[in-house]
Amino acid sequence: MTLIRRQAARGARGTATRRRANAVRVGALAVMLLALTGCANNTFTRIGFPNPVTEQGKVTLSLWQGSWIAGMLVACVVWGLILWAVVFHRKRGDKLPPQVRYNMPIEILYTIVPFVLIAVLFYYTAKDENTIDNMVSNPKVTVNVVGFQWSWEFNYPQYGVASDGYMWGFGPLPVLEIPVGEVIQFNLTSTDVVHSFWVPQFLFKRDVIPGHPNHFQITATQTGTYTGHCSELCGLYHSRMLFTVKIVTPAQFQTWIAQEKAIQKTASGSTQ
Ligand SMILES: [Cu+2]
Repeated sequence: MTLIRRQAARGARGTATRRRANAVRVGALAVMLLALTGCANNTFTRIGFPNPVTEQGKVTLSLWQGSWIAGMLVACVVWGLILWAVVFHRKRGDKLPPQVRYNMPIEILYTIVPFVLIAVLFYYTAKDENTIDNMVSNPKVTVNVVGFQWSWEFNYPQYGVASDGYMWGFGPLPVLEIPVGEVIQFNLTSTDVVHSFWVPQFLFKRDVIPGHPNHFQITATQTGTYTGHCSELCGLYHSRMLFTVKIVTPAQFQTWIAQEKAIQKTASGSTQ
């Protein structure tokens, strides 16, 4: 009798040790995931996204990462349940398992859980979409973007400056220059077909539709030079419809505006 009790006590101690070890493993995994997503910034932790260079892009990135973490947690639960069923409920003989017609609590659970998951994803998507689409009434710089087959023109109405160029392969690309740390408003119009304004590092694209002006604002967080694209198939040379994005300091931006003004003044003077 004593031997049985000793064996039972040893068994209980073993189970407790295993539980503790599992808890440590789960904790370590959670810490590792948090460290990966919270601190490191690389293509793996961004799950393929480019490094965002706008405040709005950072919101998009966190939504993307959060959705993946939620998806992976659900996947782990599902894979765990599948493995548990495969390992612990495998066929052990010819005796059939208890046959039931339905299990009401389980059926209610797997109806409610997907609704809860969708509601949570919907809530965060709607919340972040409102943040990204938020427009303030006094942007620092306004850029009127005109899309056409197959290039772009960027007009700065506050300064009377227009910046254009050529489609890729035919000459210099149009340049979109903006200052870092300031609210920039973009007004998008098209003169012919539907285009789409896309800068991968903004983690954002918006359609450029004839007869339907679109608007959005961004605040750039770091300087740099990037390539913008048209991401709506708009005809033969759609893939060449590129532009250069230069995010510069406000002082550099003012210098560039002054240079462009001088160039345009000279050009208009020489044509007269
Ligand atoms: Cu296009």
